[in-house]
Amino acid sequence: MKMIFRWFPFGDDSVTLGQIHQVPGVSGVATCMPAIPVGDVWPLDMLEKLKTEINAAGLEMEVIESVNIHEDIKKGLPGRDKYIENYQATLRNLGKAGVKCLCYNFMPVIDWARSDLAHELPDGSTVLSYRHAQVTQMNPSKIAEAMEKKALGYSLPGWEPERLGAMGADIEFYQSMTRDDYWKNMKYFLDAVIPVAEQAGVVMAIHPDDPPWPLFNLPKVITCAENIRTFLSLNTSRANGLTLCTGSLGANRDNDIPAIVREFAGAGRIHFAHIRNIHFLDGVDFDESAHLSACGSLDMYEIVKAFHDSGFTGYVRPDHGRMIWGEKARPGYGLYDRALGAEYILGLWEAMTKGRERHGMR
Ligand code: DNO
Repeated sequence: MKMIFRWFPFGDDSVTLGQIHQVPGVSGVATCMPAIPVGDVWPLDMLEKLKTEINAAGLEMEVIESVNIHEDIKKGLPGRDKYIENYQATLRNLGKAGVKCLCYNFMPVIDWARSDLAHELPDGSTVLSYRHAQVTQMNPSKIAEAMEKKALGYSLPGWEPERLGAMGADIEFYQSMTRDDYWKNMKYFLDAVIPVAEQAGVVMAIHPDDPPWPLFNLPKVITCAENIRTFLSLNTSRANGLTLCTGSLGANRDNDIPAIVREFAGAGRIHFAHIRNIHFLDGVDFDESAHLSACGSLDMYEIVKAFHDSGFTGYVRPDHGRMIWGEKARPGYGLYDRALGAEYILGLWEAMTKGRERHGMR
């Protein structure tokens, strides 16, 4: 297991590489190039420059999160071939720049959704929260507006301003698309890019839908074990893999996260893990919480144990943290609580490794 931290380059992060380097056990960052419009090729010289900056801080740039997929690909429009060629070119450049794993998503129009980005918990910390009635009553541009107000001027991945204008029309487009057609568009994309990823030495790791249920009647597919099986069977290369996000999949109480980890990490198809906890409220509502099992509804010990038992060697990052100790940062992506999360996960991991080696514990 390699512990990494998400980091946004080009001055768009309150957290510095130097600070990340001081978090014990963190070897690298998952980063991105938000300035490149979705669908364009990521230039090799920019990637190399970014890598030099990250390496100079003593960290690795082996993971990219994300190269977003142009909506024409998800919609299956004739224009998709041009964007797929660009995606292939980006994959080749990522490989040349030493990137080993690409986290991406295939969610239509909206990447992730919350009703509040700074919901206050009784201890005074703030977290991202989800209230289903609020999310479904607002239209997506209202959600985007409300989120932007609480983003403290930082970009919100997946809610980039250039996407907002087309959102209404995009949502309308998908109303008549069947899930079968959506799966077909996904397979078309995978069959074109996975062989290129293999050659480039990059594994692709799709992020589950967040939350894992349909919103605005959009087709959602990476939501549960059965659909993940379907996804992995669309293209059986190891390079067609998963980002296992515990908080995204875990928002559906029917998803047994340790069992999902055992099945797919056991099959060598999980390449990246986003580990965070959530606290279930009524219905499907939830608050994000500190990582510690006692603070949320997911059992972090069982989840980390499932990775450990599967001999997981991929990347892990602490996912969204709370905002604590007066920190002002991009919601979910402050330094302090994510650093606490990383140390907690590393502590569980060390206890499991040494428990097995020294005491024969299983
Ligand atoms: C939100 C993130 C997502 C994730 C993308 C991957 O905090 O987990 O935006 O990076 O879905 O493409």
